[in-house]
Amino acid sequence: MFKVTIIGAGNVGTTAGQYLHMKGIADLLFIDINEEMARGKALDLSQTASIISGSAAEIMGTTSYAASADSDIVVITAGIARKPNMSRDDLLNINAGIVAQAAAEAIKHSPNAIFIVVTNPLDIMTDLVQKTTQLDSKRVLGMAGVLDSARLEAFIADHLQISPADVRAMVLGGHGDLMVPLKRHSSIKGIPVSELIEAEALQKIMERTRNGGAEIVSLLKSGSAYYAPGASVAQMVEAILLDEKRLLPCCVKANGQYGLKDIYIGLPAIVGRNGVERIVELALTAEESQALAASAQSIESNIALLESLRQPKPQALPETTTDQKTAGNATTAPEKSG
Ligand code: LAC
Repeated sequence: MFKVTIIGAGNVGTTAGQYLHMKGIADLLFIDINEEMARGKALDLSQTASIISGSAAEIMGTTSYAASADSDIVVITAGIARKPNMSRDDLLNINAGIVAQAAAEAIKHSPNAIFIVVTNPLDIMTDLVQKTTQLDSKRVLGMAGVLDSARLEAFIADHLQISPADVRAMVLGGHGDLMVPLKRHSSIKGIPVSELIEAEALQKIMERTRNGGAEIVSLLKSGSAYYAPGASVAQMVEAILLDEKRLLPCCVKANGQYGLKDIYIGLPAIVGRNGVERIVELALTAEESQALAASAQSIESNIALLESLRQPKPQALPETTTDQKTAGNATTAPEKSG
């Protein structure tokens, strides 16, 4: 039996666990600072086995990383979730501390694991996990493209009143409002979507996709989406464990592809037992390339911002510190999104 550790027993982590348990392909471990909650959710989920999955897979909850030893996959969902009017990038510094610590603990016990990062701001946290674990970048990937593409597919299916099963769509770029939904690569059983949906309506669908997470945050009021994010994680875990070699848009480290170097960003990748088996390079139009470059730039500036925030602060007089803080905030233009 494979072993999957999910760090963070919140809504996204446990929903991913729920879908994975239904597939019955791995023993699951929830790790959370709130041990009793992790144990309670694991116990509750394990009691669905005779009703739904029939799976004999174990599910446990704990606070101890030692229990995660020799995991095949570590999923990091720990962090605070966005509240209404909060951008993903507002979460940057708080979640960086949580995620770096989780990654550092997990890698000690599972040096051969593949890491899937889910915590926002996604692209920056994925980069941070790779830097923290020092794993080959093929073994560290982020979940966002599957989710963003699934949202686009749902909106197209809903607009046309057809089965989502026949819709295929692709969203590249960072998991923010500069993400790049690819119209040309969205189809209904191979029929380009532009043949079935007129331009204006299609534009609205693309816009709604870019704001897909924020739309749900504004409805839920206290927290962000978790059913589709959890399902997206489960699909990535399955693709890796079962060596499916699926073509999934994921946050991966570009190494020259798309003119991007050494940056984690959403690109189409073949996902299998080795993690990112390879990145698939598509010929983009000038407009699409520009949009991808703008998204990359936003990620890079947030990585630089995070690095500056995490530098030990030089000794400074109190008033200087305040000035620096104000200046820092003013130059930060967080990418709003969902
Ligand atoms: C979303 C959050 C989970 O897109 O990033 O819903």
